[in-house]
Amino acid sequence: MLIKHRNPSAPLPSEITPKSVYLDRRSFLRTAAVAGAGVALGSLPKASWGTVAPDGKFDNLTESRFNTDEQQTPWETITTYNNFYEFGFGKEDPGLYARSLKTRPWSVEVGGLVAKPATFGIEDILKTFPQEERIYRLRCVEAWSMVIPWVGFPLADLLNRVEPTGAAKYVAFQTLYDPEQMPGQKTDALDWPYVEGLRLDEAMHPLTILGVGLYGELMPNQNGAPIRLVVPWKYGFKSIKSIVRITLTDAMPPTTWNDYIPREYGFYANVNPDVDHPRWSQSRERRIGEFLKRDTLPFNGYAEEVAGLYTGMDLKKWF
Ligand SMILES: Nc1nc2c(c(=O)[nH]1)N[C@H]1C(S)=C(S)[C@@H](COP(=O)(O)O)O[C@H]1N2
Ligand SMILES: [Mo]
Repeated sequence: MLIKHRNPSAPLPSEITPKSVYLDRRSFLRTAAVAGAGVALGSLPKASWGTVAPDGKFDNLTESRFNTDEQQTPWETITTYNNFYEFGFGKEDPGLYARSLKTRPWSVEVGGLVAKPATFGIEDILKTFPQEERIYRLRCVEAWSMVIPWVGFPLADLLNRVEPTGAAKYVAFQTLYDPEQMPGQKTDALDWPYVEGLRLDEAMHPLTILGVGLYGELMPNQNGAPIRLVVPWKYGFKSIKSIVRITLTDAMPPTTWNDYIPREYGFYANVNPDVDHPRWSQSRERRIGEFLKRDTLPFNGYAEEVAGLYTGMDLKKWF
């Protein structure tokens, strides 16, 4: 039986609302915020972007042109079916054990080949960058998928702040290393800390975001709190969680799953129904919550936006 340990800030299952109601609630909140501001001597927020309230809920989130209108995977599923090996290797483990992760204070050090290296505190990140709702498909390399309403902002916004130099060609990411908080790091299942990387143009693409929340709330620990990468056209393992360091480099950085089994997991990891994993097909996927499998789309359905990044590349070789 599944024992449910809930994050105290999470809504109860009974509060989980279908998407239509959820969107109504959002537009109600927006209207209410504007009306309220009018009464309060016109103290409209300086910017029209999402800010996080003390209760951990985002308000005034803008909707992205990239949002899918497919049925969203319920909160309960997104927060109880996870891959986060720092907290165990079963899908339910992160939901049960990631509560031990302390996400305040937290900072992200950004450096390497940049003109202005900087360390960003998480509270500053939440306040400074325009937070949007990004409803994306997530396609795990294990051939399941979900639709997740993230809260986040373009990684490009943060990278532009530190001013990458002309020599920068890649971006490397690193998860927190703290075996006391992350017991999985006491095992040798992977080489810790978890690391990932993108080519600079992939990192600057407007679809690539740093996620700080989901369903309009601060990111649950099991989903990579307080800040994680989301790259929707790539297999899920590229979307590294609980980031503490971002480094601009001139050489392709090592990545955890590629280091571990290079013939199974490439650096690019673009979702590709025509390139099978050596041990299973990638042509179909199971949307969690659905019975029948569906076809996997090239670049997870984002080909129109990102296929141009790979013009002239042999995607069977650079998988
Ligand atoms: N640090 C870290 N990041 C990680 C992982 C991990 O084990 N450790 N798992 C990856 C994999 S394989 C997937 S599919 C996604 C899952 O994200 P989710 O649990 O929010 O759905 O996180 C990715 N990011
Ligand atoms: Mo994954």
